Amino acid sequence: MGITRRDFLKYTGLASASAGVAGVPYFKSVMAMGTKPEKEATYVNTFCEICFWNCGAVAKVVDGKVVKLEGQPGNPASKGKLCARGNAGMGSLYDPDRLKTPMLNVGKRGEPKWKKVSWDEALTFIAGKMAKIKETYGPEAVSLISHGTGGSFWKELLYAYGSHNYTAPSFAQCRGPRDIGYLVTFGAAPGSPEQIDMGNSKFIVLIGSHLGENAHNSQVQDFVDGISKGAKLLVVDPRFSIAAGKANWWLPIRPGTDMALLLAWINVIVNEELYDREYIGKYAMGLNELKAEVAQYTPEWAAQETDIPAATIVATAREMARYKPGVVIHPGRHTAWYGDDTQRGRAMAILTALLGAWGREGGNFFPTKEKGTIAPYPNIPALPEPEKPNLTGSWPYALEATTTAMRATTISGDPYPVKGWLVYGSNIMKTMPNQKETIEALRKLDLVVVVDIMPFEHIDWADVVLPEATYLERYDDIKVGKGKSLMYAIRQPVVQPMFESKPSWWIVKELSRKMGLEAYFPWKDMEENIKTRLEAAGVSFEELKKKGTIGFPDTAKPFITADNEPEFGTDSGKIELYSKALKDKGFDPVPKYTRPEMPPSGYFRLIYGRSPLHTFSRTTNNQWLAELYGENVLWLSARKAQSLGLKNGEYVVLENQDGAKSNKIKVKATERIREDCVYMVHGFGNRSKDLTRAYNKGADDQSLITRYAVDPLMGGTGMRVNFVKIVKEA
Ligand code: MGD
Ligand code: SF4
Repeated sequence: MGITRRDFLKYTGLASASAGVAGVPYFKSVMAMGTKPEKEATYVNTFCEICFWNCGAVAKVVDGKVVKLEGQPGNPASKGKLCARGNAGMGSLYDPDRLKTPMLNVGKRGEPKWKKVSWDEALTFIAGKMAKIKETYGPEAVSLISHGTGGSFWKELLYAYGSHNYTAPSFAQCRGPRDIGYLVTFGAAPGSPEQIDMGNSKFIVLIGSHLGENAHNSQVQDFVDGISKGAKLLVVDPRFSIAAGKANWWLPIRPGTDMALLLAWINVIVNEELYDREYIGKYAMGLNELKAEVAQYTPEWAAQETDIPAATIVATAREMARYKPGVVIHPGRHTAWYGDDTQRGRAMAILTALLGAWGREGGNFFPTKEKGTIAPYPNIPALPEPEKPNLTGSWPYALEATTTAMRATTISGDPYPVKGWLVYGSNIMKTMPNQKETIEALRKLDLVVVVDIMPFEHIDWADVVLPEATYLERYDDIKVGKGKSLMYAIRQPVVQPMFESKPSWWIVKELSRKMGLEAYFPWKDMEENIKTRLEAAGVSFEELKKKGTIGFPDTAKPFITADNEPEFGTDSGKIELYSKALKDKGFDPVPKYTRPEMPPSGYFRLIYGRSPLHTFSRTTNNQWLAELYGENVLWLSARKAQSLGLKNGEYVVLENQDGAKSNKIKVKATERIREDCVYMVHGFGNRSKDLTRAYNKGADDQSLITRYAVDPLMGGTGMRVNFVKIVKEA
């Protein structure tokens, strides 16, 4: 294949911002530093929060300033390296645009007038409003939307207050559909980090997963290891992604038809009896029902739907079966695409099962069975039982309250009023589709609190803004990692909080006092909290601080062996190729294909993805990352660009089927995308003028996502159902 590890890392950004730094093991770079006379440095262990892979990091501090971040060698998420974003983490800490003091909005929501206030004033205001909401409507009328490690303190406060309406975009806008699809099939989700053994795989299938552009550190390293060792790679993507550039097969699928391809692959594997017969015989049920259902999905039929030749569908099905069971069907991560996403996840799980890959080397591994939870701080009172059910909507597989139901209920008041939103670490204008609906909900609330580090556009809708200390300035709870084996990692302050920012543990503890809930937060500070709990678990606090990460490799039993038989948490205790549970709830027991709406003439389907240099919107104002990738561009087929008279680099505006317009975006005319869709990186087009670097740079995909298709099983919001036309800039 001719790809070296170094080449790939260069493309994917894992080496880009860190050339000669992050690629060098920590101890070597420290030795190299030691050869030059320099001011005395201290090194502090923590873990990264620039994305949620939470890689173990070491911060080098000179004169009280963080001057460099590197990967912890002993941490399984980093394996001694950070990605470009992790290396640039100081950009968050030293961003001059940071939120600096608590602020009250004395103007209107959406047209704020900010008054700087003390912490005492801000927290007294919130406590007063929350008491009133509880008295008038009940505690469930306050909901939390949270994304990030510090959100755990807000969740504890919410539960102590009496509401369980904790929501996270990582469910309905991200991994929820695939997790439910796998849960129904195997009785377990594929995990986060995904429990896939790519480094030892013989065959890797990526369906819309643009690994390398979507950069999760150790996963990209494992992917590179796998293909460097000769794993075959098959990429299904309407766009010739970086990963497609390394693939043996690139299938440029018509967007929205992945289910048809999956069902046709299953058809071939079942009909030609290419599946792992012993494994299926022993561990699975429902093969006959599956076979009967997929009989209609022939490769010839799928070719019409997917635009992939029937012969290619047959050849690739045979090829992946040839390498079974060491095959990774990557489960994907952001899977809220078309509204049938849980069933697509299920089709991927069924394919995985047929190949015998679940619990096999080079396929999916089992995480450690160790619970690994660190006991709560002693003598915390029992939490009150919520009186009303959570906001799970009418979706039976919404395992927890969802952002989708939270927003809809806030607007409708059904089944009960929602009057307060606590927003932790989530730019709600960019997270959820249909910004008008988000604004409609925000206008109905009695209280909106935003806890953030940066003034992204969503703060304009808050009544109170609380400036959190960045991850380099604070303690958070211990990170318990449950990959092949168990590990604990620590986050501790590398430097003291700047401005008047405070860590969430402090904010929540102070707020709890004002709300009469201090009994739930009895510890002196987070250091004492962690130390007490770690020592009760037999782990030395000092050792963890020093090492950063402590692993327990003896807890690993990742693959099926004679003395490690798998357990499946399904009703039947087997892998369910046919699901009676789904049938009983009124859903298809075996996935079916429904053709999605196709773009009308003159329109393109809008698809979006990631850059290795950014995480959603949160990094767009980072000085180093903005320098490397300051605005997103519009991938458009070169032929279409020519027929529309558009040149590379020219600015255009997009208008969707409902008349919503984007900010201007540069055209990237390329052979690397199909003609029926356009693509951009998510997270740009920020509208807050307080962002020196990110303001008005590139286009906001979310402003064009006015329509979304709700997943009937779990309430996910499929967002790839919008069509755009190109309007030339005047
Ligand atoms: P961001 O846009 O990065 O992502 O949605 P979000 O998690 O909302 O917003 C993060 C916010 O957290 C920013 O305001 C940032 O300043 C703040 N922040 C960063 N660090 C900290 C911190 O330490 N403390 C606090 N308090 N705040 C902090 C992501 C969500 O979006 C997800 S998970 C997915 S997978 C979906 N992706 C996606 C997509 O690809 N396209 C479209 N159109 N929509 C999407 N929505 C979903
Ligand atoms: Fe940080 Fe990169 Fe790791 Fe994400 S993958 S936690 S941004 S180093």
